[in-house]
Amino acid sequence: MKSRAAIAWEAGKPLELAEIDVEGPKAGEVMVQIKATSVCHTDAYTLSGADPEGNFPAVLGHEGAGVVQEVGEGVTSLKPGDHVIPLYTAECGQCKFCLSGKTNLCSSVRATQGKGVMPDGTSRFSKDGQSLHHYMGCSTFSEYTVLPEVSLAKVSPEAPLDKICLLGCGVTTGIGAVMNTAKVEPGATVAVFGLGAIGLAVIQGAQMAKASRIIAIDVNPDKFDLARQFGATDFVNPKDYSDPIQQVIVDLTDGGVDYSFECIGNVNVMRSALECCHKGWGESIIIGVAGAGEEISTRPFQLVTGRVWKGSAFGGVKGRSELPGYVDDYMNGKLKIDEFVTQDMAFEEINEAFELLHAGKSIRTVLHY
Ligand code: NAD
Ligand code: DAO
Ligand code: ZN
Repeated sequence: MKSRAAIAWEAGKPLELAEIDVEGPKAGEVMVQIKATSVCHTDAYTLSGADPEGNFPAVLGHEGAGVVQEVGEGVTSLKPGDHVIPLYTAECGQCKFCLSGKTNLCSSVRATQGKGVMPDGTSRFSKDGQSLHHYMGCSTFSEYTVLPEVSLAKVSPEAPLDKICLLGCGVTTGIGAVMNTAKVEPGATVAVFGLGAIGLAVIQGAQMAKASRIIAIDVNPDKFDLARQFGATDFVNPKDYSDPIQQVIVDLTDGGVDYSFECIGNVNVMRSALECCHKGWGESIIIGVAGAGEEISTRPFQLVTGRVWKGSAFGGVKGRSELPGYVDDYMNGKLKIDEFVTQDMAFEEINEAFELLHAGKSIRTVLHY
């Protein structure tokens, strides 16, 4: 099968738009025609070369939605025509992790996914005979892609694919971090560091959880309008203060917030996010992905005195069992997605979409095949 795709040949270089070859699905695999994909900060991070798991050349992209084209031998839960969202966090339902009831991290395809290949150790993508790596088990920057059956959530065929593609990462990650990881309760105070798609989704989740105060923090004040639309009540630009930002938040909130979320990937901000939490019970959730080799630090006394540090991957959401419900919530008007889409473009404009993200001029650009 020939497919339109964007190839990341090496770190730091723009993607090359090309026609690639995509092999059909093997046993337990599914070929999907991606209809829409967007660009997340994590794609930019991997393309920059900072990702220790970054394999090149590769077909990047992990936030997408499409239609099943063909299924391999033994695939029982999906058929051609089904509408699906690719999952970078699979759900096999059978591994130690899935059965633990304690995490959404599934080990079924983890080892090969990290190496950029399918579970049998090979790739389905090539260009002029040269093999290309898969990315995060999704590779949505190819119109036709192949995934393990356990890495696809079947969703309502009524839902617009060019909106629900954002549930493949950003929107779900933020809302899930509030609901599943922090379990924010009504009346709680919340601080959100970084107002990209992840931070805005955290704000939406905090509003859904009936938080009493939602403090939106970003060095780019252009982000505050949208944060207000999602339910933020207070707006802080760290550049406007000489005090450390954690002190500013502690002063604003009579001793600190109940929950904070780091949605940037900056280890210094992670420390601030922990230290702006209330003594005795405040919890800080790390969502941002820091550069390879970077470390977090704080004084242990911060933890001894009751602050808690946690992390969240894909919002703790089990994709195959829970994502269909997120899609239904969107269709029923309980979940906002349209507001995250700041630009719609043709797939061929993918490098411009990366530039907009870097320039802080987009929340999500949706690319249409
Ligand atoms: P984004 O680039 O769109 O948004 C980041 C925001 O942080 C921007 O608005 C920027 O102005 C702001 N910012 C930068 N430095 C700041 C500082 N020092 N203080 C305050 N604000 C600052 O990114 P995104 O797509 O929303 O992703 C955010 C992070 O979440 C990235 O690190 C991404 O890799 C990560 N991520 C994690 C998961 C997960 O499952 N844990 C999933 C998706 C993305
Ligand atoms: O199971 O060891 C593991 C890792 C699972 C991958 C979770 C990645 C979450 C953070 C990456 C951001 C994705 C956009
Ligand atoms: Zn599993």
